[in-house]
Amino acid sequence: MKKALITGVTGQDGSYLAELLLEKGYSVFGIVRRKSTLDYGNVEHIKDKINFIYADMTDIVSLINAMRISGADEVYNLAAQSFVQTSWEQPVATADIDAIGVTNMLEAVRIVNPKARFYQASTSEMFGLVQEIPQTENTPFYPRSPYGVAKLYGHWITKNYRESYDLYACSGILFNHESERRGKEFVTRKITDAVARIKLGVLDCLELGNMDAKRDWGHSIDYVKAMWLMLQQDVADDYVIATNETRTVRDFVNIAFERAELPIVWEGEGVNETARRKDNGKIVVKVNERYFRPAEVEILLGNAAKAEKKLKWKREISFTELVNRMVDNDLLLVEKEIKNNAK
Ligand code: NDP
Ligand code: GDR
Repeated sequence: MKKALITGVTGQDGSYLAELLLEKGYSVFGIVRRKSTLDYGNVEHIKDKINFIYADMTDIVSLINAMRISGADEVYNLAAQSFVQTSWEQPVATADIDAIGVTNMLEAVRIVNPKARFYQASTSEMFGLVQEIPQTENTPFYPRSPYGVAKLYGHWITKNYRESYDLYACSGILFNHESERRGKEFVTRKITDAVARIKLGVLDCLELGNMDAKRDWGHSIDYVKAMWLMLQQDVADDYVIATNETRTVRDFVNIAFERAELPIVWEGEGVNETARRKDNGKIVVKVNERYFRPAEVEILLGNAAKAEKKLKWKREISFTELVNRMVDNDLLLVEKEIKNNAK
């Protein structure tokens, strides 16, 4: 039985990857951080099937122990301070976890089992300021946030350990991927949660930042399959994983309201842009400058041709299906919350 160690197992991707590896018959080990409350996040429903190890990306001793305890053949390094906005508020912690943390994990692999295969969660945020569209494995990087800068270090140190020590170490340059398990601070889930609340009458208006930002959005379920595929090849390499399509935040909002059967019309532009409900004229979306970033990534559009050809990877969940699934799920969750509050 193969053994896999997942850092960030309680997060969105960690939970779907754990499900995938359990289905494939792996013995799954997951790193969790000690918190004041016992909380398994997104793996609560499969917590009895995962072997949890307490560790932290900033503590190399704990990562060496995690490698020893798990005896992992495959290591998926997904742990990160992953919210771009927070990286301006906590730049040093972000670098400790997302940059130095990668070296800590690579060293733990090198010291305990250099034969173990290593996956690094790299990101399209490394492309940042547009250098080329669409973005491929060869597009120059120009990160635009402390998060992007820290991740770029993680990307290069992974490549460096591959070349220096002949480790089987890969980076997946994944474009945005979302799901019903996405954190509510990210724009997609913030939108679908708000749409559900507006539909069910417990929220008046959704406030957003840059409506023109363009992202290449896929579903996490498709993307964790690519992570696994990268570790099953003859030779370690880096791959872009993307849908080859890009949409604005406004496009996402439109489809989400449509799914909830709340048609809207847009008015104004820039900071004065709003959307009104067609049925009762109420303003349900407005721009709040509070959500603008000190430096923005205006457009991400990936070209996943290399992964499609070499890994035979293909995304299966379309953009509209992604939005619909998230809205449907939030409608159920908010309905349940309202019922519980009424008890
Ligand atoms: P999440 O924010 O949902 O999950 C992050 C995970 O990292 C959580 O399990 C969190 O644990 C853990 N973590 C954070 N800090 C530490 C630490 N110091 N020590 C140990 N664990 C820690 O992220 P996603 O699942 O969305 O993303 C997975 C990875 O992929 C991340 O590295 C992210 O940067 C990267 N990525 C994500 C993309 C996306 O669109 N989702 C695109 C490209 C890359 P806890 O539950 O305790 O907070
Ligand atoms: P991103 O995701 O920064 O791309 O990072 P996020 O959903 O936070 O932002 C996407 C775009 O939407 C714009 N935006 C808003 N964003 C948030 N969070 N809240 C708002 O109210 C809002 N209004 C507009 C943002 O300005 C941005 O342009 C995600 C994370 O998962 C990273 O970890 C990952 O590496 C990248 O995707 C690829």
